[in-house]
Amino acid sequence: MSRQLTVAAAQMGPVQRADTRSEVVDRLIAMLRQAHEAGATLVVFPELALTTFFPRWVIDDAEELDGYFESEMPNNETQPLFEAARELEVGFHLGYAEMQTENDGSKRYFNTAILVDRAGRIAGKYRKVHIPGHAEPQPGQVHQHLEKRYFEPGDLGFPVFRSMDGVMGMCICNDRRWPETYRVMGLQGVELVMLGYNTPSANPFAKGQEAPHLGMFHNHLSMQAGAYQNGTWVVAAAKAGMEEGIHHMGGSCVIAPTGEIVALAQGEGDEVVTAQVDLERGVYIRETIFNFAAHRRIEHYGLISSRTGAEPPPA
Ligand code: CDT
Repeated sequence: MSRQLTVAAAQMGPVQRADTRSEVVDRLIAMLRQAHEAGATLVVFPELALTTFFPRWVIDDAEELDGYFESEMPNNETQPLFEAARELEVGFHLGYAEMQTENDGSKRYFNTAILVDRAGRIAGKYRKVHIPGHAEPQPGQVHQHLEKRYFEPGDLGFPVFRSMDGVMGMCICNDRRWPETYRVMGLQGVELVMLGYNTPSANPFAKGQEAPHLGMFHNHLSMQAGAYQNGTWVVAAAKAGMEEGIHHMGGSCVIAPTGEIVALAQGEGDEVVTAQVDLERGVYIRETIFNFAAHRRIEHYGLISSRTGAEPPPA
């Protein structure tokens, strides 16, 4: 038995500060159409796809900052993307900055992704759990990564959604490096994980200890391990290239439940890569080597959810 669909990772080249939402949405629609022509019925777009990666800057002006956030979805600018999805019957995953206004008028800010089904309806929402970087600028760094300044950790956990014939999960960028991300979804039977990322090619906080090739290695290593250890597909889309003077890695890909990369972007611009996906492919992994019900030993995993930082034994 097999359950087939063609998926696309829609990598984006850079989005500069001056680019408008409408210009960006036009690029997304062009890739949605390209993916459709290649037979895809699900397209994964990057993290914070609608704007430049603004957390690289200190932005003190509240109005300017709120301008990077979406207070509703869809909205005037993104509605054409939803309409294209409905017209073409192609679902999509989209990352964006979300502003939620509470009943008392206070605002909350999340790094968010949604899953939109082939009828153009929002089928699921995820808010980034692992918020990397800092709240305050780090002296002496070539560039900053201030996500902790602008986003609170997601409050939705790692939900999965029955949509488009499968059990679908989402995470966002830094989440992909954490095994807990995949395992919590794996424990809900996830079959396909979608994610987007904005990752500077050089890690400025590594204090010169990370050779340039390691960035891409760690990117793929984390996702390939997450796929294999949970018997799930992973579809990952980068925002790549030179954005506002900072180079971001590409490497968008589709990873099979075996851990193998089956489609890989070649460049650093807008680029659609597709792969034929059998949602049943991971079943043998989940029924044998990673048969959770048969082999997991939760009595030994308590520290995973009771301790945050590592505490070595006394010297
Ligand atoms: N966007 C994002 O989460 N990027 C991070 C880079 C962190 S560098 C402090 C990543 O893990 O790719």
